[in-house]
Amino acid sequence: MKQKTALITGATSGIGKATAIEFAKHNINLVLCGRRQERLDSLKKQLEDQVAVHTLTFDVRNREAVFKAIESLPETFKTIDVLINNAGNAHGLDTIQEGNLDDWDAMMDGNVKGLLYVSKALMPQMIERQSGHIINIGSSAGKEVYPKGNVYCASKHAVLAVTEGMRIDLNPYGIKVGAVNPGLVETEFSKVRFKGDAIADGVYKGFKALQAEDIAEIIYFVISRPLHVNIADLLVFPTAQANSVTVKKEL
Ligand code: NDP
Ligand code: 8X3
Repeated sequence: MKQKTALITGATSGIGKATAIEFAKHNINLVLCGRRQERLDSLKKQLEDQVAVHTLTFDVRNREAVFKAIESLPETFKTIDVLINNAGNAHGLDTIQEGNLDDWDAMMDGNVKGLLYVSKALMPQMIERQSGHIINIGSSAGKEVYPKGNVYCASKHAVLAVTEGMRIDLNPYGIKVGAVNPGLVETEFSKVRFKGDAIADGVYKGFKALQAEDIAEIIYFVISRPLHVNIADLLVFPTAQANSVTVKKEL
């Protein structure tokens, strides 16, 4: 069987990085994307004795940069079988009336529009080949809204709406589209959300949060189903978490 190639956005950290490592174990060639070039370089170095790896450095919010980066792919990496739209973050945790406009822009432009730009650049080739698999990393925050989550939750609700829309519109072409929606995963997510503030350290204390590797294994499971099976929507919590606000903590 032909070796597959996956393009993963947000591969410099957390879920994206763990997914790259998991895919490499399963002999999937990789196009790794992110803004932090040095992290991409070191991950490439780590994985390139297992699979072929190419890196693309761009900000998903920059429309021109997205298309330029994808057009620049060398011939051997041009055919993308699997797209993992993972890049994204929360910025801030504030009531709507206290929300910061730059935080709102970062979330809507990155989590929603960035995902759209990358998909727009890659869908034509999948349509032409009548095959491909797109996984959008949503969140439990895309299924419920929690206090002060307002705009982040809105961005992840939008990811789920876009996922459903993509699945409908790409249905005639045999392209699989689905969302993987985690609850609390211990990554750099909270450091980014709280801008490095010490409050971030407390988020995963007192319970066993999901680890990036847990989500990576689930993503591999999703992409390794037989051709006729498409996991459309998957919600996963740590055992200690029942919903966005109910977490059994032992402090
Ligand atoms: P991390 O902060 O560890 O990783 C985020 C990744 O996204 C980094 O690789 C970062 O790369 C990339 N990224 C962020 N903004 C941009 C941008 N504008 N352009 C390009 N790349 C960008 O967090 P996670 O691994 O936890 O987050 C990954 C995804 O999972 C996100 O979509 C998040 O919303 C989602 N998620 C996370 C959960 C959690 O609890 N951690 C739960 C549910 C969903 P770089 O900075 O190098 O550009
Ligand atoms: C990340 C999970 O609960 O911090 O999407 O929003 S949460």
